[in-house]
Amino acid sequence: MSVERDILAKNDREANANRREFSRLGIFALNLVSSPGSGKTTLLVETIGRLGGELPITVIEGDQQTSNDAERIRATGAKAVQVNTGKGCHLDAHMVGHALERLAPAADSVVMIENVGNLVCPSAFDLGEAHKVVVLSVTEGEDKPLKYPDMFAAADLMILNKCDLLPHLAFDAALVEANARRVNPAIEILRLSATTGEGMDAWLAWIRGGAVEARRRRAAAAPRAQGCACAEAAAKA
Ligand SMILES: Nc1nc2c(ncn2[C@@H]2O[C@H](COP(=O)(O)OP(=O)(O)O)[C@@H](O)[C@H]2O)c(=O)[nH]1
Ligand SMILES: [Mg+2]
Repeated sequence: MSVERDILAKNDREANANRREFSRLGIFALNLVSSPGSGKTTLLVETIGRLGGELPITVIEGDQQTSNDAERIRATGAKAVQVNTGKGCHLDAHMVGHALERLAPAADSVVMIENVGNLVCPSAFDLGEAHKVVVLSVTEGEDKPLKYPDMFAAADLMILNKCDLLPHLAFDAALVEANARRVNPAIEILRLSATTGEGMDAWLAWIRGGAVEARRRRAAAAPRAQGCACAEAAAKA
């Protein structure tokens, strides 16, 4: 237990360093978590296609093996850095810190981190993101928020993806939402289909809102920083 505590404490320190860097640059950073195949990469590709023109988006891709997802992102023209975790089942803040050095995201941009497909381990690791976004698809069953409560408790937003398939399934979307709220009463929920685009506008608006807020905070911090420099110069004179 104490080894686990040490690992998480070290991760939290590195996550705070990532968060400071995001905040210094006015970057809105999201950590997308889900089981494999829920549609994270598809959602990212479609999001970049719709939003990339107005808002620079870069991506950190986490997978145990292959660069397949980073290549899918690069095909959109967006910059992506692949991190292979080997036997590791999640990204940690140290890996993301290194990936950020290679990614070199622009100020006032959006950084999307696609975590390793796994509904358990990524919940414990803060990467310095503004929000964890859990993507659950309608083929996974209504009980998943109850079976994997840590993930749904850690997320601020749940995306219910593949809603285009609802007419073909015995899946109760209201029940999965109620289960998510039992675990996390404050969780926001958006229903969408990454492949048909239905419901995407609300997701794009949610991202825009976060990006505007991240920029506003950076702009609000800037005059204070200048003030400090002026005060130092005056003190030296
Ligand atoms: N019907 C449907 N299929 C989807 C949707 N989003 C993703 N998929 C499919 O689900 C599979 C896994 O998607 P992927 O983006 O690789 O999932 P990831 O492992 O979470 O990154 C692919 O075959 C996608 O085409 C959706 O909204 N509707
Ligand atoms: Mg993927």
